[in-house]
Amino acid sequence: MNRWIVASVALAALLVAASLAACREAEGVDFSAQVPDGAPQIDQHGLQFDPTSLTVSVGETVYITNSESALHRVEVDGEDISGNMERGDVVAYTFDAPGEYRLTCTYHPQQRATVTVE
Ligand SMILES: [Cu+2]
Repeated sequence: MNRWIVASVALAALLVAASLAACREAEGVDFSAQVPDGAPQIDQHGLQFDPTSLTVSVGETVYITNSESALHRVEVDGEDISGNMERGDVVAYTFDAPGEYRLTCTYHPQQRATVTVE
């Protein structure tokens, strides 16, 4: 093999590895978290977040749930953190830095919430 072919094969392998990693990341989400009593929680029903605004402390974990049959896919500041969430799924997400974070859903543009971390 000449160098160009070797480079092309290496690049293709890298791309495959990168896309596999992306898949695994989404599939690797743990949907089975239990919501501790009193923990901050955002549910999804009626194609909306509930509540639509929440304030937590730095380092606190927010439990995002889906109590309806519609699929949701939650993004924090545009980054997919959940993959597809089915009814009953729970995703735990920890906010490590202060700020105001925008929660959206890939599938429902009207679905928005704000988490303030202080
Ligand atoms: Cu949604």
